[in-house]
Amino acid sequence: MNVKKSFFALGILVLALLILIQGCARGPVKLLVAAPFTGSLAKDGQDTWNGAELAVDDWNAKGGVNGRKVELVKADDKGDPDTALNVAKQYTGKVDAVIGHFNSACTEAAEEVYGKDHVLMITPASTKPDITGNYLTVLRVCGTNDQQGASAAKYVADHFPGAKVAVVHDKSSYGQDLTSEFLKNYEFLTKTQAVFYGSIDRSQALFTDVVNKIKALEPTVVYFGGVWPQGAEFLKEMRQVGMTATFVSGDGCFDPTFIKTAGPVAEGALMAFIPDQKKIPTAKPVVEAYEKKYGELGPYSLYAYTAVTVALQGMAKTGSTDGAQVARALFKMEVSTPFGAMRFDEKGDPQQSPYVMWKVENGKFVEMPMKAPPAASKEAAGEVKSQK
Ligand code: ABU
Repeated sequence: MNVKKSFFALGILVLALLILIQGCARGPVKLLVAAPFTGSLAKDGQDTWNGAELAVDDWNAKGGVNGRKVELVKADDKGDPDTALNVAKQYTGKVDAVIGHFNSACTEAAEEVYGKDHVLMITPASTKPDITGNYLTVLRVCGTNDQQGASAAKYVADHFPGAKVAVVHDKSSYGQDLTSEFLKNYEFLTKTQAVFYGSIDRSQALFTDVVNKIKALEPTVVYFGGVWPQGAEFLKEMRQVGMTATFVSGDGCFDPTFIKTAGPVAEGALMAFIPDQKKIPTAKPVVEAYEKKYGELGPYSLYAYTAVTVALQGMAKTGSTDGAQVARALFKMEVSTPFGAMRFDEKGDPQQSPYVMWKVENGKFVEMPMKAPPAASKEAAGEVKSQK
């Protein structure tokens, strides 16, 4: 090795050492995982934590980010917006980014605090559309209610022609928004109105009054906007009073615990969610590692993994943990995630989030084939044939 090369190698070594020393001096990069770790959605909080932890382990195994180890901090928002706001006030400025919250109402309550302080906040699961677009540093890695509401409305319009549809939500901002997206699309597609639009009181254990009110209208489809603990209870009560209407819902009810809680009456229930995550080639190694370490993959576990890796890729790209700087970079770059390459739109949402319908069959969620689009594409297919 000549002298020039030796000096170059020494320079690189010194630089690496300096980065390491500087990194150690600055301590670990801290990511706050803010989710419901207690209460009825504690399972979803744990799924979120597990996904985030796995991503952090993967990054730390490769040396962390910018020469610093990555550390998770846990904050329980209990799925309650007031608690989420307190969590935000407690942690803003004390962590380098926030992975959360899970519930849309919690993200809504907390985002102003983080947003004004330019703390990077990436929600893995809050699907209410208007959560993003308010603050530069608030991003989302999952889909949105307008997308899943439209997808469910199309499925019901296609597969239940002439249905009498009742729509009920849980009064949460997620549930209200999801049902209004469903209804808007359903009414547009079918030119018919729902026979019922109302809500349950999710602080109650039973929903007897609402169930009886809906039963009297004899709907053939009930679309529910809410999360699985109440969704499962609502479905059980529907069946107890003899209602046979098909139960349809969204991501908040797409969880194996919905099936466990509802029991045999879960059979036939439909939920809009993304296509099978386990079949995504880029997700395979993460899914395998997850299942080995934690067991069954939760619906939002991979999204939590994604939120962490997105935050860290932004930090690696900028060499910084400054929220505004990292967010600006994320809006421009392509990030690598278990879902494949991801880019963000101008609001901070992933550019693509497809939804499909899942049905409970033999105690498991089974992905439904979408009905072939009618007339237009058949004609198009005919045109292609006739050109041959
Ligand atoms: N999207 C699943 C969690 C429910 C919510 O967004 O509030």
